[in-house]
Amino acid sequence: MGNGLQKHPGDGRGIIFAADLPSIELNRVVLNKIIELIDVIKLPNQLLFREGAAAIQKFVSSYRQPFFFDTKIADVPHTNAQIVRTAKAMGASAVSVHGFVGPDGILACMEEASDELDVVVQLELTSPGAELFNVPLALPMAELANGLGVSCVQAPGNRPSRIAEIRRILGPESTLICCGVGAQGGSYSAVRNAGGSYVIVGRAIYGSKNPEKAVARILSA
Ligand code: 3DU
Repeated sequence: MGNGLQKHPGDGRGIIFAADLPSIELNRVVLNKIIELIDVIKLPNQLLFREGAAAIQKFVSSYRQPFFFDTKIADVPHTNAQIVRTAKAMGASAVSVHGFVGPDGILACMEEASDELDVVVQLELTSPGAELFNVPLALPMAELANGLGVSCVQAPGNRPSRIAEIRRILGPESTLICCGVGAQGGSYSAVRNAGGSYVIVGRAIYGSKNPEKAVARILSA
C-alpha cells in the first residue's frame, strides 16, 4: 500500500490540485494560497520535462501533501517499471498507468511500486474523443483492475453515471479519482454522490483571480 491516495479521504475534502501551470514558481504561487484546502498535489509530465527531477523533488518535499505524479504510463512492462522507479526516486506517492496496457503492463507498475506508491489505473478519459475507443473499454478495464488487486483507479468526473458503474465493479474500498471537475463541467457533489473519492481540479482553481474562493465554489457545487 502506498502512502498517498489509497485511503478514502474521510475528513479530508477529497481535492487533488492539478498543478498544470507551466513552471514550478507559477504553481507555487497558487499552491501557497490553497495548500490547507487540498489533500493531494498532482503534477504532470510536462513540468518534469521543463524543470527536471531535482527541482521537482525539492518542490514537492516542501509540502506535507502527497504528490501524485500523473505519469500516464502507456508502454511495455519493463519500460513501465523504469518510469515507476524514476517517480519513486522523485518522492512520488502515486503514479498513473493506462489500463489499456493490459495485465502485464499494470502488474509491472505494481511490482515496482511495491508498498511505496499507489498505482492509479487510468480507465476513462474525460475528453469527447474518448468515446471512440476508451469508453467502450473502460468497464472491462475496471474488471481487469479489480482482478489484479488494483485499489486506485481514475474515473471521469464529468460523467457521474460512469463513476457509479466503476464503483459497482471496484467495490466500496477502492479509491476513485475523478478528473474533469470545474473547467470540464463535472461537479464536486455529483462526483461524491456517485461514489468518487477524490476530484481533480486544475483550471477552475489556478485560472481564478482568487484561488481560495475558487476552492470554496468547487466544494459548494
Ligand atoms: O480540466 P482541469 O484544468 O481541471 O485539469 C484536469 C487535470 O486532470 C489535467 O491535469 C488533466 O491532464 C487531468 N486529466 C483529465 O483532465 C482527464 C482525464 O481523464 C485524466 C486526467
